[in-house]
Amino acid sequence: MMERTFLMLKPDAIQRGLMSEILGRIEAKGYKPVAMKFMRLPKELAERHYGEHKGKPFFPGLIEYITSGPSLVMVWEGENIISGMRVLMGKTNPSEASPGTIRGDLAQQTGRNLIHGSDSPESAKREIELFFNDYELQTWDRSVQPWMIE
Ligand code: IDP
Ligand code: MG
Repeated sequence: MMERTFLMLKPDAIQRGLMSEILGRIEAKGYKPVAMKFMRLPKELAERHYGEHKGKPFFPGLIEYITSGPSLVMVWEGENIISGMRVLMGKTNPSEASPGTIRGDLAQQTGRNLIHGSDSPESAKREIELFFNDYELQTWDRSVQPWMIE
């Protein structure tokens, strides 16, 4: 099933100069970029994005981290991309994430795990709408698509 997901390279990924490393993995998989924006999340937007975690002990630290500098917020498209990106990202806790995954290869701690990806079609829809207007989403064809999707 062709899907869209919301992805964010968090401030640690930007600070550590890992944008090209991480984007390279997503591009090489064959997924298609639909929208990108480089922005420092306002506190209110960060709190809405992570609304499901409000009240948890790590919430204040999470908001501080995610608003501490610019992030790269994005929409990508691909076959089963929502679960596919969760696999590419690896487990939330990088010390449990498999080698070969973004978090498994490049991060050490849950509180500095580099990347966000929607966890379900409902979250993807909500998160995409929270960060992007319709006119910011590019609908375009990639000529190599038939070599990746039969
Ligand atoms: P996910 O990003 O893999 O979907 P969630 O459980 O939804 O993981 O948590 C959202 C984010 O909150 C994590 O990616 C991480 O940045 C942060 N987080 C979650 N649990 C902890 C924790 O125990 N300590 C510090 N940060 C946490
Ligand atoms: Mg989550």
